[in-house]
Amino acid sequence: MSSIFSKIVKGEIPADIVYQDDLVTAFRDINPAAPVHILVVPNKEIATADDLADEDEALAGHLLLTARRIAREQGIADRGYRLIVNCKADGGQEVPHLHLHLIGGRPLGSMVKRQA
Ligand code: DGP
Repeated sequence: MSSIFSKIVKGEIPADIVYQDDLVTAFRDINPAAPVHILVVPNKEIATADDLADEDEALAGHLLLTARRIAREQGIADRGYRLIVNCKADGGQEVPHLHLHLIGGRPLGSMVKRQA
């Protein structure tokens, strides 16, 4: 079955796409956590970061460099931003299609809520 992000990659469901090439697609998160919240996904369906294979090394690097370039284009690179990859249940991953969150445009605070 095709993931919801695969459908976005193929243009089968709408999304605010900010960048696309042969390997990756970047689009605005439907439920943004900050003024800039963009998801960068591989066009091919890889369920989680744990499912990356050795042959995906160039693709994984391209995801990261694409996020860096978009951060510059969005004007958040100088002040900084956060890149997040949630993986599986304990990582808080909801959509089973690998994605890099690019989040910025406001101070984001500490990385992970500490338990009391
Ligand atoms: P994660 O928890 O890491 O799997 O994050 C999934 C993100 O995907 C979440 O921030 C909301 C976003 N999202 C889910 N469905 C859609 C959708 O149909 N369109 C867009 N643009 N974003 C979506």
